[in-house]
Amino acid sequence: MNKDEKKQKIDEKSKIEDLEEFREYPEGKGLTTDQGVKVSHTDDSLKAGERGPTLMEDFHFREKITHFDHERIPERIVHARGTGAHGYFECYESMAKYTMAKFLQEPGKKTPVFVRFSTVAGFRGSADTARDVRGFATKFYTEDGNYDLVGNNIPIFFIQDAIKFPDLIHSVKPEPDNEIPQASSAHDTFYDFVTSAPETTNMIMWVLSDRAIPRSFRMMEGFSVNTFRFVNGEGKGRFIKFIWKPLLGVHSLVWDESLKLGGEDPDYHRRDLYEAIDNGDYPEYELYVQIIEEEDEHKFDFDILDPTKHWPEEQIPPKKIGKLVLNRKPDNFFAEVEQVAFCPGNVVPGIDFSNDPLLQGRLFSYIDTQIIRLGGPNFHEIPINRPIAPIHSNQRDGYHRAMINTGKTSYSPNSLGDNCPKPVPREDGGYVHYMEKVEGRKIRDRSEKFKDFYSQARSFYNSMSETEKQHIINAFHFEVGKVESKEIRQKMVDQFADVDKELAVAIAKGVGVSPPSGGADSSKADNFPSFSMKNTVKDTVKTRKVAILAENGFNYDELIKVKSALKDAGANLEIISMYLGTIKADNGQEIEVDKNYISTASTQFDAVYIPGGRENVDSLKKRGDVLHFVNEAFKHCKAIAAINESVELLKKSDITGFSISDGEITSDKGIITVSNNDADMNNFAKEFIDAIAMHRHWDREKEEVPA
Ligand code: HDE
Repeated sequence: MNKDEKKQKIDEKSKIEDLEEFREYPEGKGLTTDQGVKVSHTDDSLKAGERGPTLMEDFHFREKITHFDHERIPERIVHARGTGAHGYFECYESMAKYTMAKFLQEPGKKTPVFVRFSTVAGFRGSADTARDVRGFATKFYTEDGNYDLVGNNIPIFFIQDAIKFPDLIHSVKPEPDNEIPQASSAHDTFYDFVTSAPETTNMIMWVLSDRAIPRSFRMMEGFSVNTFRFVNGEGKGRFIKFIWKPLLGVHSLVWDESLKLGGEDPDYHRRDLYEAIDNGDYPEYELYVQIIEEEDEHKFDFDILDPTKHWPEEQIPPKKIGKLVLNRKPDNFFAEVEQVAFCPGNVVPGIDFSNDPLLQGRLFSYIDTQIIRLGGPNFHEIPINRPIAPIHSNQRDGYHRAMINTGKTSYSPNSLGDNCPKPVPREDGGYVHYMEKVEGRKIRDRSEKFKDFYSQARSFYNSMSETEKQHIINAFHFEVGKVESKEIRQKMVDQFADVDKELAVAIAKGVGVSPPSGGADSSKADNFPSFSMKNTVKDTVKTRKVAILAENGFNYDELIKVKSALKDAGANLEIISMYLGTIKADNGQEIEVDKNYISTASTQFDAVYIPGGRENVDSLKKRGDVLHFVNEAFKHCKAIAAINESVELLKKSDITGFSISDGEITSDKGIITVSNNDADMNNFAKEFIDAIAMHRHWDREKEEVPA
């Protein structure tokens, strides 16, 4: 390579790096200005005398305040509230038959990733547990460049064409005259939009189901929603959708719990994610792909380009292709979670687009919004966004440019710089867009199948368990009940009568409008078990949080034995007591308390255990917050275990409607009791573990509990 070529070499090494040899990184971290000048005093500004005015020449003061004044950037217009984690994706089997994507070629190959989870409607400071869709966006740092899988936890969307996205979001965000309500769809403008745009019907069924109040980011699915394409080495394309499935199963909160958590712990989901990573309980998901051959494009009742339709797993079975593990928290929330920029248009060779009109519009929106949010066109240089693959382009300058490009040429073709950087042919990994044949008139319309807004919504309702159906009705009562316009409430009932007449009658009853005159019978629609959360993983208590309620005088063996059996099964346990500090067992042993009642609530646990011990139970029985704790856990259908004296606490907490031990270990509707000093503690713990693994005992919901 001669001198000139060297100058133009593709790998344009930053000149700044040449300064590295002069840099000093002394031990310790003395305070400096952003120019590296050491600062001797930061508690007082420079003044003319002790009581005099501040002087302009105080460069440290000016720099500190100026930087502070500019510390905020615009939050995302949607998905503003989020949290993230680093990890890796591991490929299970070669997908070379279907795609050239390098990260899917070899079993065992690991690719670093960054994932951001989010809610959609709330502002950055809103509560985690609002009823909402959750974003599930993954950046794969592949050797062929960044691939972003920007999905949601619900497999479909509200609208069919991106041109309606601003309308949808304006309607769901707080109303413009009073900025109410925050992080909630329960208001007039949203349901005005829903009833004016019936394509929203199917998505409303999903959003008013328990899918929209996940127990944890670690317990929800992720869907690409839009139809993409795999393209293999021979150039053959196939339609695809992606699904992430959590190994812990798909589980939800109950509505009352999510409302309370919004106040008790607005950071519930991000805390849960970080705690899991801290405990080494790394969140894990498996990646599945649904594949449709091009010749089968028109084989289905729905149009496979319509993003308001799910591809039922029963019709298009998902193929498991790899695993995602999240094992590292961000070091700096702003630098990573706030500044990460995803775009569904960030694809690598082997992954391509379909003509899904929602996807096509998304391809424009993300970079456009990121240019304003991240302050210019160079946000790809921010560390969290920078690919691990090298970047060589003729893009130059702009705000916050970090790369120092050398040489004279920043255009193509050129002769002065040997036409570098040169386009890369397909054989060497250059991205070539799929050569789909497209013809048609310019038209603002949609295909006929798109216009069936109800069939899949009927199937969805028909596929729900009785509990899930009741939760959907309750959600309609809450959401539509908050709509002030009676006309819109009536329109909601009439619209959802086309999903199911009985559903609409039940909605009408709760929201004070007339039942529909006619309506559909959803029981005649297809039933897809995969739509329901009933059939999810229910055989593990890993990472589940169990509260142990204890005061002085607790029975030591009863506490320790159950605690260690649950711990061995993977649960996390916390001792809750009146005061922080230590409590003394009946045998004199002391144990540390983790939380007091004032700083926590039953909503933050998956199950409750109360060991016996006369003195312990007598003091528990006297406390209103303890009785409320147990009663509330009961209302939220959580597993509760009580032994010997503590069985009395259940009655005292006003909970009834289940069988209690008469000496034998008794498990009924998630309530495990034993009154027997010689009981086998292992069996008792095992029954409790099985009950926790069920997640909730919905058969208890009918009981009247006031919590
Ligand atoms: Fe987004 N979406 N979206 N979206 N979206 C954004 O990009 C948009 C849609 C999704 O954690 C924005 O950088 C349009 C579907 C996630 O940083 C914006 C349309 C799905 C995230 C944008 C959609 C998503 C976003 C806002 C209709 C599921 C958060 C900030 C055509 C497949 C990413 C940003 C993160 C964020 C536009 C619909 C997922 C405005 C125009 C469908 C997970 O560009």
